[in-house]
Amino acid sequence: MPLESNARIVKELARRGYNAEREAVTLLASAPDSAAALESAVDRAPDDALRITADHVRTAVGSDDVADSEITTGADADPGANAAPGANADPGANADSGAAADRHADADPGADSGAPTGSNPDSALDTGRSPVETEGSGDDVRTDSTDGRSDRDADRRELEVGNDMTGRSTGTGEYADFVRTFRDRYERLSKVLRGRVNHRPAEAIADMPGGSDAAMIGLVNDIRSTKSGHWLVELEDTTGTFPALVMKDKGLADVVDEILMDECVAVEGTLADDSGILFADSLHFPDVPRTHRTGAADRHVQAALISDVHVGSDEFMADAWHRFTDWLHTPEAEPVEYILLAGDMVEGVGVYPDQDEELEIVDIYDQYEAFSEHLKEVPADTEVVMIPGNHDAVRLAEPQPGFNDEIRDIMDVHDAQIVSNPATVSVEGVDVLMYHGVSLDEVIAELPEEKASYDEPHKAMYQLLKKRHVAPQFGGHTRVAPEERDYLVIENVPDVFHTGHVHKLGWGKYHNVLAVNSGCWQAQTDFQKSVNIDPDAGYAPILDLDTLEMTVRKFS
Ligand code: D5M
Ligand code: FE
Ligand code: ZN
Repeated sequence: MPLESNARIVKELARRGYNAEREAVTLLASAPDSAAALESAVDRAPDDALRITADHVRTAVGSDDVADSEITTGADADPGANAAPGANADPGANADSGAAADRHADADPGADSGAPTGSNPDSALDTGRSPVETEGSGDDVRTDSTDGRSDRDADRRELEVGNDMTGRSTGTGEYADFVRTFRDRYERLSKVLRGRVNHRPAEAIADMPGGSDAAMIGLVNDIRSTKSGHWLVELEDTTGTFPALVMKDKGLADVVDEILMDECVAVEGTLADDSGILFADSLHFPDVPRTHRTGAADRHVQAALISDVHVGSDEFMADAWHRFTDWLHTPEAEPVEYILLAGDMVEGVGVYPDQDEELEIVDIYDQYEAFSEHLKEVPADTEVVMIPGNHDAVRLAEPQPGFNDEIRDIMDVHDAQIVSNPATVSVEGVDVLMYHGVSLDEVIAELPEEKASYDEPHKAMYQLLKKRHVAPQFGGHTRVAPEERDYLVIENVPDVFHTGHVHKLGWGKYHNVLAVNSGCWQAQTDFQKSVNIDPDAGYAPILDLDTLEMTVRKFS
């Protein structure tokens, strides 16, 4: 049957100039001969019909052929296929090890590093695979989603992008631009720290009498360990630099481990007799307050948080993608009214050495054409927000503008909002920070394994939240472009932080902020094989915007 998939049915109807009711599509897909059913539904539809409805289909094929009971998808029916991670986990449980089963993002707000988390779902999910398989259970089996058809109401949608810098890049790469960016970073992040320490400018500290208590807020200019095993941290503010010595017996090793260059921190301590150095007693990151109160949609509506589609790569998992878009056309996916796509839409060209050996589509424009064909499979009334990643055809340096007009035109499907990376998006009261995630590689490389690893990418995201900056280090792996302001500062605490890039699935709560790294749609590449990266491909994390609960669906 050439039309067995919902997405193909939608495309075929669109080709003939029709929109379709979701239920009509489901009915057509479940007809014994979908192509004939579609033909006959189109024939029988009134001449002025713009939309094929379920009634048209029923009239055309007779209700016996397409029983209503078939409308529900098979996914929830098999209890064996449900690995339970979507269930409400015990908020006290620290589910940091093992598989993703019973993980859930609904964490205890008081828990320090987000108790129930999820990652590495393989062991939980590799069994009992069905085309649309849920990773979670319990609240996955939402009976309300199958009859909530009237809820999909475009009028109730609210989507606002806060910080798009597309077309507003002012940086010329001059020294003065860097100064401006760092000044802006300092101003906005020191504000966050100011309430916590009684700080003085570097200049003033140097003039204070030896032995005084003092505190300074600054960007980390240098950090190194001394011969005797202490650490020297040099901070810079707008008046100058000042060194702080963190003694190894102060119990601060754990904090020092987390420091990255160029991030904004506060140090409190006592001045040496000659006022030349500050002996640190404590160190503070800007961090996210534990009391952060999250927003919520006032109806049951969901967003799919995905990234790293990599269309054009030999390894792009077209089948998994089709299963995902098919599922989006089912009644069960009715509440999924938003798709937030965090970069790497296409595989790109010349991103990594020898990448061309694994390209299915070698022309970048053709890759975007193919991507937009894939995006068309998504229900037309879905709100889509996209930001670029390091494989996309925009400058690599962050913030990355949201594509030029030529690529925008190609991707102009479903009225998608195409914005810069990072982007703050408010979706029906829920503030989502979208960031592709290149700096995660750096956080993972520089921090100890238990604080950040590819297996638990959400923990690396916690670090960025703690630093209130998506890419603090300058001059390292993540390229940063100076702009008039530092677009990479996390000024407002988001409710949800969504990244991709590392191709690993992981989620958890940090001080009440849900961090989700969304996996990918690309199977393991030769490079990934050579360095033992085992990607989590073909998953779609689905976020409830009314409860901020997350369910991960597997389509691979
Ligand atoms: O990268 C996906 C992940 O794999 C990310 O953690 C970087 C890493 N990666 C992939 N290919 C390479 C090469 N060739 N060198 C270094 N690191 C690599 P993404 O950029 O999203 O494909
Ligand atoms: Fe990627
Ligand atoms: Zn990437």
